[in-house]
Amino acid sequence: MKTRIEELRARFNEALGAAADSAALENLRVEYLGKKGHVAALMQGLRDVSDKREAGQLINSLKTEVETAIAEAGEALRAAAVAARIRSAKKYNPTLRGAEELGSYHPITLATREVEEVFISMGFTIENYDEIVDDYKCFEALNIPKHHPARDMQDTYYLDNGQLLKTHTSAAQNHIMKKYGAPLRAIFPGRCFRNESTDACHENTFFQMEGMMIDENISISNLIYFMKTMLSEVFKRDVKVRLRPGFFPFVEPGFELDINCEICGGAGCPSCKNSGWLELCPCGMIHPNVLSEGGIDTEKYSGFAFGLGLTRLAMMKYGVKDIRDFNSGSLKALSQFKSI
Ligand code: FA5
Repeated sequence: MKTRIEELRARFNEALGAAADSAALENLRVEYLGKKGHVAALMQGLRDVSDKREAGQLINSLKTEVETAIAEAGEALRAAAVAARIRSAKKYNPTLRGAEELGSYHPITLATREVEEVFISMGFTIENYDEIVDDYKCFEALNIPKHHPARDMQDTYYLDNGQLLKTHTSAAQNHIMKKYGAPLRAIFPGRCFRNESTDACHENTFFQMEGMMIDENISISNLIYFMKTMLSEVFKRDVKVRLRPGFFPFVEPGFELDINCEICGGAGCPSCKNSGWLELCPCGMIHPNVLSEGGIDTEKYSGFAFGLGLTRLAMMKYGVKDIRDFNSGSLKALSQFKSI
């Protein structure tokens, strides 16, 4: 009996060393500790042994050894599996908390910078101007006297003191003319406000970028050259535009520059109010009344101005179907600009 127990112990240890997974361990457990296993067979064999007490102790200690060894080997296998899972899992680094959720520039910021770069390369300076202005700056200095019907197109939000949230970046024209005089090349981006109902291409708060060039002998061909250069540099691909007459009291002649809708390719969709075109950048030759009001000698100087719809430009450049997404604060919409 003693010899048989020793043989079984040796066989068990060998088999345990080879057991690579929990299934192999379970087979071993059944083989040794199961109802018909080696330990049960040894117990049955006790009948024929003279020193039952000693043989019983030897069988029991083999049984305990086998149970303990199988349990320890199972624990070691589980620990190895957990360690492997941790090794292959994404590492968590507490010092980098939130790093995967880094913010990104707002698409309006990205578009603004691109347009700025183009105009800086053409000798323009970038100017900043207030969002709260007075009636004179926003309308009167721009040849829009009180009760002029053109005011109907630009209703806004008024403060108790009579000041207002500027409806267009043209509100800075007079200030910049007085500040620098002629000759002058400047762009001035800014937030604009209009009291109007919103839809896929209209917001009550949006961005424009005004541009002004005043010098001797400035003509419509200068205006068209700068508009074309700006659009081809910003879009970096051919975009279809059209120039048509437009009325603004502060320019003469005035134009509407429309862009073929980049969302539907011109077929018509909600983003372009089903027209296939989107008003993007009205422009024109600065009206002499506006130049004089800004202290510019109209005998010597002429100039052009434009009012680029920056938010609409970002819509067309990045394929944003609804202008309201820009102010939504929705990370789902805005985080898509991380890679740009
Ligand atoms: C103006 O604001 C003139 N000041 C532009 C100008 C400047 C003309 C200099 C001539 C010389 P308008 O209201 O059309 O014009 O607005 C200019 C552009 O701003 C529009 O073509 C459009 O792209 C954008 N825009 C106007 N209203 C909204 C709005 N509610 N939501 C989003 N973009 C708008």
